[in-house]
Amino acid sequence: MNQQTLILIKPDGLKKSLTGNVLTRLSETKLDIVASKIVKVSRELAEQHYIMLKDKPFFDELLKYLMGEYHKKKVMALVYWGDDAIKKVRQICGSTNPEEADPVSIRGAYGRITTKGVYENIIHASANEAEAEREIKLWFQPDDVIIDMYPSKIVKDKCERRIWA
Ligand code: IDP
Ligand code: MG
Repeated sequence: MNQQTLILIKPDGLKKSLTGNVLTRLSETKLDIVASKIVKVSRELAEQHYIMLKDKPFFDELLKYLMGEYHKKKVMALVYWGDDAIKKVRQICGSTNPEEADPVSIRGAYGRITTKGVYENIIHASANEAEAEREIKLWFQPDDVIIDMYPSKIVKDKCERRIWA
């Protein structure tokens, strides 16, 4: 079944010059890249992205991490599309805790746990279809994505554009 999934190469991945390595690993999935951009992450965007974790003790550190306060203030966001995309990508990423992740996974190979206890694990990948939809709509507008994946509608202000319906 075809699915879409949001990938973020987090600020540690960019700081460590791992973009090429990560994209090469992800190309093993044979999935299609249907959107990509570099984003300077605001606190609001970081909070919305990790809203499910807002009660965790590491939430504030996690926001700082995603905003790039410890590395570079940028994230590379991509949408991958294709058969069984969510599971295939999560498998190559490896477990959340980089010390427990398979050593040949992206997180196992490149991630670390900081002295403040944050799992700096290089990459985000959507966990399921509902999360993928919520996350893709948060990070991208319909015209940023080269295929139609969710309903959208056209709005006319100064110039015509589409927003998520
Ligand atoms: P996931 O990224 O594998 O889906 P989530 O539970 O959604 O894992 O957590 C989001 C991010 O929060 C992780 O990728 C990691 O950077 C961080 N994180 C998760 N659990 C912990 C923890 O127990 N300690 C420190 N950081 C954590
Ligand atoms: Mg998650």
